[in-house]
Amino acid sequence: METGLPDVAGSSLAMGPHLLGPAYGPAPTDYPVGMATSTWTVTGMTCAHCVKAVTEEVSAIEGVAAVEVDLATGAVTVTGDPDPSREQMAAAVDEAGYALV
Ligand SMILES: [Cu+2]
Repeated sequence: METGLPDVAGSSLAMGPHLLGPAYGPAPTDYPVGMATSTWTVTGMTCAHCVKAVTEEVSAIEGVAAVEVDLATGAVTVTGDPDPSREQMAAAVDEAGYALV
């Protein structure tokens, strides 16, 4: 699939992951004012693949800049501007195949 994005591997962009996208950015304290962090609980995750699926779906929500998933507790910490709504979170988590508490 042609995405229009540059080929990251081998390019100078590979040296600066923070420039590439919002999904795995710096710690929340590095975000400008306006970013908000909220923590949700997701049930059903059992392994790193589950974490990846949830992270990807939640990252795709408009405005979301960072997603951190704690597999042990099911805690999903989302940083965004704006914060995603419960409806957005529930839809994304459901899309990944899990349930939002
Ligand atoms: Cu899994």
